[in-house]
Amino acid sequence: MMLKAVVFDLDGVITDTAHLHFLAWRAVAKEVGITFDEAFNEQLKGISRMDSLQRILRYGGKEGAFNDKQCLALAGKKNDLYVRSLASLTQDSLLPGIHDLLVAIRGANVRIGLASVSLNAPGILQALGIHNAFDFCADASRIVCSKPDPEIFLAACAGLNVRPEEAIGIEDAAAGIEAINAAGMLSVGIGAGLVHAGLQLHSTRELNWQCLTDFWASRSVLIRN
Ligand code: B16
Ligand code: MG
Repeated sequence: MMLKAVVFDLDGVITDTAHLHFLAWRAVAKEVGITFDEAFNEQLKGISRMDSLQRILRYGGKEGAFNDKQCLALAGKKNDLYVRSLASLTQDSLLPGIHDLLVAIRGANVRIGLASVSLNAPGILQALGIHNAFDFCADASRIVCSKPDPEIFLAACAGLNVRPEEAIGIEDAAAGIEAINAAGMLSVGIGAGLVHAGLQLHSTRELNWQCLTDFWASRSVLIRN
């Protein structure tokens, strides 16, 4: 079977906005008497805005302390802070190797998709100057079930007009790897501890077209045997 598409997560794979998410959440959490560190923030990677808020409130022992309207206001405050911090993003904010990889995938006539749960994804791609590199970006606002549910990766494959078995997904979060695997795609994990990824890499520095095609070929051998 031929590889027809590569679907990227955004935060942690294409650019590193996790720290900006952390700073914004930390400021909002502090206002309601909750403190957390960057280690806890790991658990928020790939998790939607409202789900992240619920995890923070649970962590701080304040689950159920705020009604829906108050939760929306807290999430809105976090987003305002986060969006303001995105002004610091430039084309230099692409993680190492990503620019060359996008060029190589395009050169091989393989489709490129995005499966980010961030509602800010379109603006981030613009700021990074790579919005034209994608054949299809799944619309996070239409996704009902957050990662680890496969919905967003299935939506990306459908938009790219490929079957999940014909695609590789690349993620930095455990929930994202679960989502890719559940979609029936091949998974590549960036970072430590992603033990369920089909291919584990330490960083995007190791991610290139050759390693993706080798990974795809090795999996074809496994299927033939
Ligand atoms: P927003 P990804 C995710 O991006 C982030 O990892 C996660 O921390 C964030 O809460 C989520 O986007 C929603 O972002 O508040 O901008 O809609 O990893 O799916 O690209
Ligand atoms: Mg991510």
